[in-house]
Amino acid sequence: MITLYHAPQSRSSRMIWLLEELGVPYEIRPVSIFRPMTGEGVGDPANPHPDKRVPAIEHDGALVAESVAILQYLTDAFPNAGLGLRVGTPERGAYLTWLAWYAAEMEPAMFAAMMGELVGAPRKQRSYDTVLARLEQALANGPYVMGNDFSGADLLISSAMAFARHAFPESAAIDAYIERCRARPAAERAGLLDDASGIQIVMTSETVAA
Ligand SMILES: N[C@@H](CCC(=O)N[C@@H](CS)C(=O)NCC(=O)O)C(=O)O
Repeated sequence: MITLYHAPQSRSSRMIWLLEELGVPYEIRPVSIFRPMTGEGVGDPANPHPDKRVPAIEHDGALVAESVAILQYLTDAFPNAGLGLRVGTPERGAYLTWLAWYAAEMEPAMFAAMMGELVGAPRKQRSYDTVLARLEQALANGPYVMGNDFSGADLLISSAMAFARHAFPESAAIDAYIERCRARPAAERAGLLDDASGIQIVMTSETVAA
């Protein structure tokens, strides 16, 4: 059994999506977090994340925190879902590159744009432009960043773009990409679970289906 430590409408929401894609048994444990936008909430003593953040998972006695680490851990642990590229396949390098790029390049550029930090900051502007160029090139070749097949990289990238849509320019290609990913049945189920996760203690997709 996998336990996901989760706070609604946060970076752990897409981990519900991931678990639904994988089709493995899991439970959601809602925890409170500090919400910097509103200044509300406090780190939950029941949350095993070292920084009292989300997401975190426990699986077979292992604690994994950080979105990218969780995604890589789970897509490796459950390879039959086809969301990760197996060790030994030629595309594995490109897949890992997208995952690391998401955390190291895309998120900082996206937050800089969201916070209005690009104006008068040529280095940040250059990083943002570089991120955007890489995304636009990937989506021009698309439909997914790895080409024809949806992967864990799209789960991270598209969920962040949907969250921070206004940090990116108007673009039919970006809108279509977000919608293509969001229309996946697993993403739709995850949305229902996320909405419900504020009011129940422990759930699986069966709970919501009932
Ligand atoms: N790099 C981390 C970021 C985790 C993170 O900042 N999560 C937010 C929710 S979206 C959180 O738990 N904030 C509570 C806090 O900062 O104390 C990841 O991707 O897992």
